[in-house]
Amino acid sequence: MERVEQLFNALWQDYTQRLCPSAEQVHALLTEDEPLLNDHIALRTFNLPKVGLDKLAAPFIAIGYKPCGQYRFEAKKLYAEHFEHPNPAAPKVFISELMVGQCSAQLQQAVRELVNQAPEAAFHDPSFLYGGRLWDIDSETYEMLAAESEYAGWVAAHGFGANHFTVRINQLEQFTEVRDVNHFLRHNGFAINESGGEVKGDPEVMLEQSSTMADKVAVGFLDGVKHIPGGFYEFAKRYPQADGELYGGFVEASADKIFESTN
Ligand code: OOG
Ligand code: NI
Repeated sequence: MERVEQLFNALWQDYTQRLCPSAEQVHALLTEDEPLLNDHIALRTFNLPKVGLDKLAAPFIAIGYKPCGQYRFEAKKLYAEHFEHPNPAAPKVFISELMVGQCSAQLQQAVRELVNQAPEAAFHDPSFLYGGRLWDIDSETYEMLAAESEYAGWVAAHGFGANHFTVRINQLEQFTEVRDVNHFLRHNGFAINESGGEVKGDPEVMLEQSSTMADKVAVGFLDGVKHIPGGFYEFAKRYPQADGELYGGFVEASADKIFESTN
């Protein structure tokens, strides 16, 4: 569990410093007597052999995580898996990848050129998971990618890092409903992702989720700095199954909308 904690501490540092500075404030607003439980984090990548989902999963598998679910998002051309650790206190990990081969020839070529720049050795150390971008990119390429796939633009600009942490609201005393967390955060100046409704999912699918809209963060491109969507914070309420355990999976229809927190 110590290695899990170390990895998540490093992911949190990168997430709050580089991708989502407002996360510190959300974390402080929701923390009660007990430390906040992180339900899961998410990572994004391209399905090219050098950087595919399996490459990002490997450091988690090495510390005890197991693959637990597969998800497909046809319109967005994404495939995802989630991973769980035998210790239920360890956050789940949701990793998605863009099916680059289904995209335009122009996108494919640009993405391959970026990924080719990444030094192979970087992937031998788990620190690449929170190391950001391993390539240079100009803002015109970023705009071209983002116009075809918001997801492709995001990965090309930011590289590797947790794009969100997630408060499991089951533990909170102050709030029992995701809707009430949203209300509280709006009152504190946060924008909530309204795509597909402010709360995604319902008790029937045993998972309800919402998220803030991503922070705008400064990213350095070859031709200058641009402010673009970075990371966001998510809130999840899990319902108990017949066996009494909380439902542990993800819900495709809801996840599809959570992705749009970086639009
Ligand atoms: C992942 C979106 C899906 C969830 O909890 O369903 C997700 C992403 O934005 O990379 O996090
Ligand atoms: Ni999530």
